[in-house]
Amino acid sequence: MGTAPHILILGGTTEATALARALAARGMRATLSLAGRVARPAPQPVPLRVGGFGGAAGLARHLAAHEITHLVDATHPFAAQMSRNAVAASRAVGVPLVALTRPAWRPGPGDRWQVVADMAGAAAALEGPPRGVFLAVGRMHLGDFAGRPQHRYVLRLVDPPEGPLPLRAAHVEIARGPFTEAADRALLARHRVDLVVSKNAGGTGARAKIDAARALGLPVVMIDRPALPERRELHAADAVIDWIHGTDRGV
Ligand code: 3Y8
Ligand code: NAP
Repeated sequence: MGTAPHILILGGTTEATALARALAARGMRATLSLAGRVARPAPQPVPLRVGGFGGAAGLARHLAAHEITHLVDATHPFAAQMSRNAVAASRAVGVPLVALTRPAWRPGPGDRWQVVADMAGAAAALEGPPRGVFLAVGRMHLGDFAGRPQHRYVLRLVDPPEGPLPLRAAHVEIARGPFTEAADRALLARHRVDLVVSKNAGGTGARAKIDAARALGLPVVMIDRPALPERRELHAADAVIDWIHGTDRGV
């Protein structure tokens, strides 16, 4: 007799929130987990737990202690450490794992992308004369661009920065996505941006700036995703729900 499912969703993305909503609508027990990166996380449709677990071992202990029956890694594609820990912890305690991911964006007609491998590659791509750069990579990697002080930066952060920024000239927008193309076009035009730097996040919540750049004919430095561990990947909440019904512990 399998116990009633208790799903732990590693969240922080639009897709994680959508999955939580779908599980709640079906009366299925789920908890959504966030790292605690932002001051006021958006309200979620299921109970929320916030903060690190303490590495893969901490996550393994959490899975056992809370009798989690299914682990869904719906974190952002750049949250590679969390994804590695999820694979290790799920294997250690025998809790089935699936990743809910969104395909990477691909350039289309009119896109002017320069694809780089990582943040350092993006900073390297910013050598040369001063430009208006929309640096929409969040707060945690601004230091990677301190070596490019010649540019006039426009930053978009979820929370106001606590201390001084590592960038000489920066205009800070405080905003939480999802964003719209029209608003991002206005933002790029208002601040005379002539280059956009973006992570290849995929999904819908972060792509407005890419569509806006295309509409304005602006180049984009597109940062490729980090390598992720081997795991089963699904791309839709319904597929995850079918997986939950089809997977009982111990089978
Ligand atoms: C804390 C939890 C939902 C989730 C919404 C998505 C879309 C809106 C767009 C830009 C790009 C960026 C950033 C971004 C977006 C969604 C999603 C997404 C990009 C929240 C949230 C948490 C975070 C963490 C935050 C990071 C930062 C990255 C801002 C909630 C709002 C740039 C990624 O200030 C900080 O410390 C911010 C840190 C990690 C990347 C970074 O390196 O700084 N997300 N974002 C999560 C946690 O604590 O575990 O409050 O909702 C969630 C969302 N942000 O439920 O609908 O699905 O990706 N988030 C990127 O993609 O490039 C903004 O400005 O155009
Ligand atoms: P990361 O570098 O992969 O993870 C670093 C550590 O943060 C993890 O080892 C874990 O700490 C903790 N952590 C990360 N995600 C967690 C979660 N959902 N629940 C509990 N602990 C978590 O992660 P990150 O890139 O900093 O991303 C942090 C969060 O922001 C994630 O929820 C992610 O989905 C969200 N997010 C990130 C980005 C991005 O661009 N990186 C964009 C949008 C949203 P312990 O080892 O102590 O367990």
